[in-house]
Amino acid sequence: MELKILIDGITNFVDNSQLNTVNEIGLNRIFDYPIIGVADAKDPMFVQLQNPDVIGPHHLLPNDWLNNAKSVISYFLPFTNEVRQANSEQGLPAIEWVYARIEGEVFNNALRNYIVDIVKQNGSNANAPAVDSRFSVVDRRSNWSERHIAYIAGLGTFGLSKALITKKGCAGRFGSVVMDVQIPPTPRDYNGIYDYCTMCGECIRRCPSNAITQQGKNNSTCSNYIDKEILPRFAPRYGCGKCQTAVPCEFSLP
Ligand code: B12
Ligand code: SF4
Ligand code: SF4
Repeated sequence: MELKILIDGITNFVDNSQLNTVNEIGLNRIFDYPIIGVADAKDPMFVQLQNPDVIGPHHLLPNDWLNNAKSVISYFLPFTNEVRQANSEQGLPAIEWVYARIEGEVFNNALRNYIVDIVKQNGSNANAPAVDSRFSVVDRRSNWSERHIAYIAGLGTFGLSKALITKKGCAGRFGSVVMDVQIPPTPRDYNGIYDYCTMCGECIRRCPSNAITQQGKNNSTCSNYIDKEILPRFAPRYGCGKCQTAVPCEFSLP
């Protein structure tokens, strides 16, 4: 199977899925077209993720999710201008952003399942870890980290805010699917995990909870802020993403 079949299917899904629209708040489109990368399922970096300093031993390998795994397709779905622009104010998240977090992930899960269906229709097998019943998050560390997968698949590097920065910026969401089809991997045009970040510090200024400093981002400060300040106001939705909007890495490489 050629990568083009998957790219065409994904493009079609972004254009035509009703889940990419939120009528309730008049949001025409949550996501623009994604950028897509492919990793070799045997890339030694997958094993490196099991190091406790990187993610941890609970992080599963492609072959744990799918027998005879050969490739992993990873994509970044950028939020539309409508969503980003709305979240450019300081302070509380925009209503568009919290819908894009929750309804956007419903779309993202449907896209993961759709990619699995395309692979199966072409006579091969696939599995999307994020919608597998074994998927779990322990102490804010998942057993399949979409940003780390995207890093291996050549899509981008981390930033000071810990967002993964791609050629279409960082304001958006990631997904991935493990397949038993061999597709040539995307070359990584970086060597270090923070290569694309200029360390400009704009995300520090944007963060309402002071979770980010020049030394990096504190995940528990960010998480507590979202749980205690945002969730009660927007329940059942939540989110923040100020560090991903109105910053130089929002739309493109900074
Ligand atoms: C748990 C979680 C959280 C936690 C912890 C976040 C975190 N950074 O880990 C909390 C609640 C704080 C959180 C907050 C948010 N989240 Co969140 N979250 C997740 C989740 C479910 C798992 C993350 C995880 O496993 N982290 C593992 C730890 C270890 O990651 P880490 O500390 O950043 O990793 C560092 C080390 O590995 C280190 N490192 C050291 N040595 C080496 C060596 C190598 C080779 C490598 C690669 C790395 C490495 O580099 C990394 C960066 O410093 C993912 C979904 C998923 N399944 O991936 C979404 C995800 C990370 N969240 C996302 C988003 C958008 C958000 C929010 C903006 C909330 C919102 N939607 O409004 C904020 C801010 C995110 C941010 N900038 O970090 C997006 C990220 C989009 C992006 N552009 O990066 C994700 C990927 C969801 C998605 N499907 O797109 N989130
Ligand atoms: S705002 Fe600047 S310092 Fe923060 S992640 Fe983006 S490029 Fe890096
Ligand atoms: S999501 Fe919000 S609270 Fe968390 S680091 Fe980004 S700006 Fe700060």
